[in-house]
Amino acid sequence: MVEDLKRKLLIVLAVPLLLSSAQAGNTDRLSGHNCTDFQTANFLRGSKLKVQFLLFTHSSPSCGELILAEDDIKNSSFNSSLETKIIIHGFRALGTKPSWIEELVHAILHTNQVNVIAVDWVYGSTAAYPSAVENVTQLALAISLLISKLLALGVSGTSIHIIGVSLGAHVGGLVGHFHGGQLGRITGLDPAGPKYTRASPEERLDPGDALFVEAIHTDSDNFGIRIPVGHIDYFVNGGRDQPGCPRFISAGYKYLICDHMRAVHLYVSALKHSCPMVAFPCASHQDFLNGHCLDCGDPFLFSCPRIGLLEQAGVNMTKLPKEVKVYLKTSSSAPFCVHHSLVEFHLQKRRNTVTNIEITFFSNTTKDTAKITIAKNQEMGKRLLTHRVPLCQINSVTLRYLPHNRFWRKDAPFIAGRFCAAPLPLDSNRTTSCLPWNLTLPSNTDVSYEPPTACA
Ligand SMILES: *[C@@H]1O[C@H](CO)[C@@H](O)[C@H](O)[C@H]1NC(C)=O
Ligand SMILES: *[C@@H]1O[C@H](CO)[C@@H](O)[C@H](O)[C@H]1NC(C)=O
Ligand SMILES: *[C@@H]1O[C@H](CO)[C@@H](O)[C@H](O)[C@H]1NC(C)=O
Ligand SMILES: *[C@@H]1O[C@H](CO)[C@@H](O)[C@H](O)[C@H]1NC(C)=O
Ligand SMILES: *[C@@H]1O[C@H](CO)[C@@H](O)[C@H](O)[C@H]1NC(C)=O
Ligand SMILES: *[C@@H]1O[C@H](CO)[C@@H](O)[C@H](O)[C@H]1NC(C)=O
Ligand SMILES: *[C@@H]1O[C@H](CO)[C@@H](O)[C@H](O)[C@H]1NC(C)=O
Ligand SMILES: CC(=O)N[C@H]1CO[C@H](CO)[C@@H](O)[C@@H]1O
Repeated sequence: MVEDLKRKLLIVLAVPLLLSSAQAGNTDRLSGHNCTDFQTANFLRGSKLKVQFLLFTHSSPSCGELILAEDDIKNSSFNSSLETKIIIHGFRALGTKPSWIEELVHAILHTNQVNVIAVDWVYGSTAAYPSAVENVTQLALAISLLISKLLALGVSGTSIHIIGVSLGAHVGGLVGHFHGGQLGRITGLDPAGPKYTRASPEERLDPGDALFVEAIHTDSDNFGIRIPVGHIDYFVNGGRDQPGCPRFISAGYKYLICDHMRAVHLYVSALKHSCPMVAFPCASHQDFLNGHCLDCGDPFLFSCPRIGLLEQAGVNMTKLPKEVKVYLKTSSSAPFCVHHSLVEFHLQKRRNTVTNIEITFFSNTTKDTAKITIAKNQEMGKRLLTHRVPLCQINSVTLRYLPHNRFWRKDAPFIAGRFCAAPLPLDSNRTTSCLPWNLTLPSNTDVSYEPPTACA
């Protein structure tokens, strides 16, 4: 129901915004060619698929060079000895240029000498979502034709990387499928869910579409797809709701697309900032939060995947398994990366009731909290604690025993035990560092210590 409501609102909100601007042309001084911008489609006549390919290079990252025919590629700034990134946007409710395209192009070209080709299919992607979906096959054929021309120029298939956003991710999947799964890489940024969740692998993005396929999921309960579609599937903050995104409909358009668009912003951030967005294979987000997935040993042989441009996401295996769900948490704003740590508490004596302990990491500027729950009659409880500064910069750890008081029965006035912590990923020996003595924690009282791990 919420999904339907969201989609209807998307159309309603689109209308007033359609009376938007036209674009002005300018010429790039270095290359001498005219700069071409994305088209703007009108809600009423935007039903034709007028595909444009715009080339951006390191020397002119702000000026799109229109590529049409084979001659144009030869005579363009396209450099066939470099890698090629092809960006495909998704459904454009408003018929406008994607707001994130420039940032993504700049982020890619900032560190890499590559050819970036942005696919403008604004015309075919607007109006209603189902008609945009109907245009997907024809669009994929047009992109495949372009790629065939690039291959004819001597470009290697493995040097081609498709980055597809939402519906664009499935377009990328089709293109990869047309090339027999032999292109280098496809990155799906919150691949679209509606009409694709039950589609066959041929119709949607799947691990057979390229040598390496990855997807970042940020809105899998709404516009994004729920199922894994790549070799590695990042379910960020569980893959559904993102921190910092409004949870109430009164926030309007931002409420509708914030979770879905977070995948793009995370990816841009991963390209621009050096702080790593490392993820951990796990059966579920809940298991991840409960500290059950700590070292990437299974199935990645202790190398954890990382969002960004590292080869195979940094996973050093010759034959990657498929559809591996990996989990990570982020903060609510750029650069989004957080550090993941395991925290553990070992009771000196088992208790015949549940034990809750709140753990807080303080640095000079940050405070991050998690709650360890030790089940009845268990000796140990553990939890994931994410913090915005490295463990090294944490200068105090506070523990607080939260007794389980009921009016007919008071819980123990204090508990005792050992506290341990370790930054993730754990090494293959699963070593944690513990405070070297048993702590006594009085009920509802903060007790502070220096962290048990030293700076490297
Ligand atoms: C750029 O556009 C102008 C005006 O449309 C045209 O006269 C000119 O030939 C174009 N230049 C190039 C290099 O295509
Ligand atoms: C290639 O482009 C340059 C500059 O835009 C132009 O002067 C030249 O005529 C073009 N050559 C061919 C073969 O189209
Ligand atoms: C193409 O890229 C290679 C590698 O960076 C560089 O050596 C070469 O000069 C470039 N070619 C052109 C025509 O810019
Ligand atoms: C990948 O693994 C192989 C064999 O285990 C090793 O020789 C190589 O150095 C590793 N490469 C990286 C980048 O870690
Ligand atoms: C934290 O503050 C203390 C005292 O002001 C200072 O000595 C220390 O360098 C600061 N640490 C960091 C990581 O900024
Ligand atoms: C694991 O423990 C063994 C034996 O104690 C040691 O030799 C090895 O270096 C440790 N490995 C790591 C990654 O710490
Ligand atoms: C903490 O208490 C446990 C259980 O009584 C005991 O086995 C352990 O040696 C103690 N640890 C320290 C460091 O005192
Ligand atoms: C080229 C093409 O197939 N365009 C179609 C895109 O979708 C709209 C809406 O269904 C059609 O009217 C176009 O013919």
